[in-house]
Amino acid sequence: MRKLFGYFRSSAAFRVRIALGLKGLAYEHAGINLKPGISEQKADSYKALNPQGRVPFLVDGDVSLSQSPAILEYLDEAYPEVKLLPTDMVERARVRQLSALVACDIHPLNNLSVLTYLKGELGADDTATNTWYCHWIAEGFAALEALLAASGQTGKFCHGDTPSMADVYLVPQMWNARRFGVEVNDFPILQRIDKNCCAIEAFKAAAPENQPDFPQ
Ligand SMILES: N[C@@H](CCC(=O)N[C@@H](CS)C(=O)NCC(=O)O)C(=O)O
Repeated sequence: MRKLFGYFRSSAAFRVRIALGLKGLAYEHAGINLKPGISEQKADSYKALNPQGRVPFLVDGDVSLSQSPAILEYLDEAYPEVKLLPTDMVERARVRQLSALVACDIHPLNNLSVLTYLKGELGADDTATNTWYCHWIAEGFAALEALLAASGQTGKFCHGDTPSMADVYLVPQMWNARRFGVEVNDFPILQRIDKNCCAIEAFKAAAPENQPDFPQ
């Protein structure tokens, strides 16, 4: 039994959906509604599974995991037929470097709990919160664009001509950037790679608008 607890527009869950799709692994979708006021991630029943109260959470047979980076690395080792990380050590480090830029330096600053804290405890209004959101994406994307521009290893995708873990991180962050009105035209390499990814079935199937919990 393989079950993914997620939310249609959680970018961390989106990453795992892409990886499962690229590896051809079927799974059952378990929707956890993060919408403020509903907040199913805070329910005792869900926290009994994942005490952090966040998505994604993957159950794969006897294995239960939170944290998308851990889930992605686990999937890559457990199901190595389609690899998301290169076999060469230095290339692998490059893919992890690009991935971490999104996972560690962009996404955590813009997570729902952080935005809720900014608005609630610190009294930021919608304009200030949006400015915060877009600032951290634009700053991170500028660095990512520069890294990709500087390397001959950048290809059709972030690393070469097949999708890697770095693309799995990039595409959901691009989706979020567009949702919040970040000027993505400032990042032509990211846009080109995103377009190439979104032509692939696994990326398309994982998109928020194609999830069972996407509001109709
Ligand atoms: N580092 C975690 C981040 C998980 C995370 O923050 N998920 C968000 C959705 S993208 C969430 O569940 N937020 C709920 C909340 O903040 O209450 C991962 O990559 O899995």
